[in-house]
Amino acid sequence: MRALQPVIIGLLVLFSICARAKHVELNWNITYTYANPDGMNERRVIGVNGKWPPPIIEVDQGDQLIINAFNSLDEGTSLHAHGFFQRGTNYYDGAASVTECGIAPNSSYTYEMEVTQSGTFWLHSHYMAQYVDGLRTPLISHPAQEYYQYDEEIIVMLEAWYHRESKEIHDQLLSTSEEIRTAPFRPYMLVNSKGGENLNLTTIRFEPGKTYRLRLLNVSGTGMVRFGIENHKMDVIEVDGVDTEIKSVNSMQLSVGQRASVLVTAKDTAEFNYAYHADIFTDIQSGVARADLPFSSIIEYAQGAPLVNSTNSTVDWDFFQDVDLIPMEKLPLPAVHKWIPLEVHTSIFDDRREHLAFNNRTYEMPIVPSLTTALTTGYQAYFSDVYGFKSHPIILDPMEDVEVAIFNKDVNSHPFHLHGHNFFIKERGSLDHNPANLTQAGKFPIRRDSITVPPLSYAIVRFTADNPGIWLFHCHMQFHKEQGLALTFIEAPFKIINSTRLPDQYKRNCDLMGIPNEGNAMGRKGLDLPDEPRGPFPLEGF
Ligand SMILES: *[C@@H]1O[C@H](CO)[C@@H](O)[C@H](O)[C@H]1NC(C)=O
Ligand SMILES: *[C@@H]1O[C@H](CO)[C@@H](O)[C@H](O)[C@H]1NC(C)=O
Ligand SMILES: *[C@@H]1O[C@H](CO)[C@@H](O)[C@H](O)[C@H]1NC(C)=O
Ligand SMILES: *[C@@H]1O[C@H](CO)[C@@H](O)[C@H](O)[C@H]1NC(C)=O
Ligand SMILES: *[C@@H]1O[C@H](CO)[C@@H](O)[C@H](O)[C@H]1NC(C)=O
Ligand SMILES: *[C@@H]1O[C@H](CO)[C@@H](O)[C@H](O)[C@H]1NC(C)=O
Ligand SMILES: *[C@@H]1O[C@H](CO)[C@@H](O)[C@H](O)[C@H]1NC(C)=O
Ligand SMILES: *[C@@H]1O[C@H](CO)[C@@H](O)[C@H](O)[C@H]1NC(C)=O
Ligand SMILES: *[C@@H]1O[C@H](CO)[C@@H](O)[C@H](O)[C@H]1NC(C)=O
Ligand SMILES: [Cu+2]
Repeated sequence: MRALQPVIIGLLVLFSICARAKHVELNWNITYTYANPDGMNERRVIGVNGKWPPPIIEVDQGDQLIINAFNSLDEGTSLHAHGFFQRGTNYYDGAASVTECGIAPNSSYTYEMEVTQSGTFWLHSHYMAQYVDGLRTPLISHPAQEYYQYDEEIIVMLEAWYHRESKEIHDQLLSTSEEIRTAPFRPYMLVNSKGGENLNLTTIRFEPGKTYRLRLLNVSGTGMVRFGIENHKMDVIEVDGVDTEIKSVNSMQLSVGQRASVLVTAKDTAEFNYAYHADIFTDIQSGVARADLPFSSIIEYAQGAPLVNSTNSTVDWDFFQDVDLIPMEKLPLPAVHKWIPLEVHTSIFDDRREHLAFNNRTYEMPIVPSLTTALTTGYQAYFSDVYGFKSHPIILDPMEDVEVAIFNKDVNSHPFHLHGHNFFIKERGSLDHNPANLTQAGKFPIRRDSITVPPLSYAIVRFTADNPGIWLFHCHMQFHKEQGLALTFIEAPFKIINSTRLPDQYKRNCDLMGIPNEGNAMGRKGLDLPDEPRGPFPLEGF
């Protein structure tokens, strides 16, 4: 009888999840439209069903999320649920040229996602740097039972917004002319897709005495954001979909892709309003507009109440040390079977363009998506060469424990995102190994899917290869990804082959995009790619 108990409890849990589980089906016609979110510049943006911003998505853990996406753009597109593991549904991860061919113009793709996780996520295009044109939205998953109590939740989506289209920025940053490359341009802060001088648009309303869960998301294309409220403490309770023990801070930094939830207890009276700050660090590229761009708006308790905006801000901007966080669900740090050291460099390459690279190799998308290659090259799927030199493939064995050590030798900080997994953050330090800069996790390290690695520092993360699939690992500054700061984990290729049947719509879109439905990175048989382009290479050795 005693032995049965866990089974019964297990069934009850399963039952209660099933009882709530539902299908959430969305019809998304991805369209161009026009918007002027900061009142300073009307521009073409990418929205949904003729409207911008795209609607916020809220689901319950256990649901199935179905998005019928139709592409009305004049180029490919795709949708990636950032932070979702996509266990068994690698072909719905949305990474163009990695796990799909992209949705062809005038074509459709239905993403069917099992919502197994809870927390704060976001959905965005993963086709070139396209989401920077506005195709991104929060994706919130509610668990049956939250760890913490609060009265209300408020989504605070922070974003460095450009007055120009992503393609123009891409072409500028990848220009062979130094003058063009380094011409300054700046982003503008948007809070929930609104910005500018009319603070009414970005005011957050509090009622006295209530406790709020602010869900902070950084959905910028570049840069680091920091967020703080004058005279209010914030208690961190979640990062990247992982619930944490409370850590009190008075500011948060989020790099692109990162999310955090903080509990904020409102003041008891509506006597004052308070300024909040959401500043951008624009370290998009050395030499370009590096100054911090401050933005601030209002936490409003009562219309017209006097504003507390301390001359000497009460918000301190210390680096938010995520290694200190303790997850609620305590999982031990995996061991190390495979060690993957990665050096990060920026340099001018022999094509006279500025690229970024892991270990001197700058990423370029293969012609054939790596998932197609894994499924159509037989036993050769286990040879990294079939995926193409430039996609920087790294083969992982099933259930192998992997340590990735990222050494950022660049003068910019870079936010790295791993698809299909959370990683444990084991350690951070500076490249000079100054002990003053060393922080190490305790017994149960925090797990997240996106990590900031500041300039001239390193971070060590670990994960277990328990999710067969092709998973991109890349800098989430979208232009840095375009400049080559990405690589591909080919996780358990034989397990992918055994367990994956590509949906017909995958192949149909590849046909429409003119991409072969079989073969190696170049669409040919086996290891037939002697003429594949391997460069560019760095001009001066790093
Ligand atoms: C999507 O929107 C475009 C432009 O408004 C329209 O022409 C097209 O018929 C729509 N397609 C679908 C599937 O709704
Ligand atoms: C889009 O596809 C439909 C149906 O396949 C076709 O009738 C239409 O001409 C296409 N439109 C464009 C712009 O290609
Ligand atoms: C902001 O809102 C207040 C109250 O609703 C209104 O009096 C004021 O004119 C608004 N300001 C702007 C710039 O829209
Ligand atoms: C978002 O992340 C980018 C890049 O990591 C950073 O530069 C920017 O300041 C961040 N924005 C916010 C509001 O935290
Ligand atoms: C708060 O003060 C800063 C610095 O003077 C200023 O830039 C900002 O606009 C003020 N914020 C509000 C909401 O008035
Ligand atoms: C602000 O704080 C700094 C250092 O804490 C101090 O030097 C400065 O005098 C203060 N300024 C004001 C206006 O209080
Ligand atoms: C390491 O610590 C020293 C002294 O505290 C500091 O000056 C330096 O900026 C730190 N380096 C990094 C990369 O954080
Ligand atoms: C794949 O399936 C084959 C045939 O069923 C089996 O022999 C093989 O062990 C499987 N490989 C893996 C990695 O699961
Ligand atoms: C990068 O290239 C330089 C010289 O071209 C070489 O010395 C260095 O070891 C390379 N680094 C890596 C990580 O391969
Ligand atoms: Cu992503």
